[in-house]
Amino acid sequence: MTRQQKRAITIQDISCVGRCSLTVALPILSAAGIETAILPTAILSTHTGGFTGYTFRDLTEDIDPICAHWRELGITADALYTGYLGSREQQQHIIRIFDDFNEGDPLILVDPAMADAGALYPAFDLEFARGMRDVVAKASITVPNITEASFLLEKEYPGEDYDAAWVEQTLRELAALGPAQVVLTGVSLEEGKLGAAAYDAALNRVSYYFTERIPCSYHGTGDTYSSVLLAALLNGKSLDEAMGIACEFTVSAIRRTRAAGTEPRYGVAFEQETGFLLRMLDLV
Ligand code: PXL
Repeated sequence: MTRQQKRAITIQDISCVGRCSLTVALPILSAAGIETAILPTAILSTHTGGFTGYTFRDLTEDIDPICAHWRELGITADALYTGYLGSREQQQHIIRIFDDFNEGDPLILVDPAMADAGALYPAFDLEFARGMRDVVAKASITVPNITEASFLLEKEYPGEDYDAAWVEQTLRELAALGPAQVVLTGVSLEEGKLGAAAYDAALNRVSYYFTERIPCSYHGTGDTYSSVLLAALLNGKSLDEAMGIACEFTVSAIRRTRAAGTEPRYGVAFEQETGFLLRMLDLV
């Protein structure tokens, strides 16, 4: 069966409150015109950053039957996209899914969502971080922040103390793990500016995109960034264009959220920036 519309399969948890993972990826990709199939890996009442007492229902057991049914149906995808994964076991499942749904050579985007600000998220340990390296190895593109890059490469987290040479070396080391394209987020080389750096191994080329640094930190911005990056790539934008669109969208959502005065753990008000996204993607 040929498909007219691009399809992505995204594999992440559902954090019911807190705007991250699937509650960000699904609306953003759908708004961008991408049919979005979801494989929920767990259901939590909230995400694990800044909330206590959250529920956690592990859906690992459901992964194989869901995939088996999809294979029966002949489901294919233009992109496979993973974010927060709940366990080492889920990482192994994901690696198998990448092999099982490789028909048509889909773009595999791995956001190694596991750490920020120098530390792993509460649920993870070093073994999980090492396991994430095996998932990243299968990706065509990976989108770590600086903390995640440091864990993936088992190198010291530099804090704010790095320069362009460190960024470019890190991008190349990440590409050497497997992905032909890498986007490193949360990069700042100049006071007041924050953005991303991209590396395309086929072109051996590094590029940067910076916007205003807004001095605050919200949950789920990495998920917003990766979802927009994928939405842009699937809409035919180049890596550099997609990196810029994702930066502009994320900073607009942050600006709006800051103006609204919402607590950081509730994520960013990306919904009200949908029109901006569609204009940047030339869809309206
Ligand atoms: O935004 C990443 C994320 C996704 N899902 C869950 C999380 C986090 C980060 O803390 O806890 C459950």
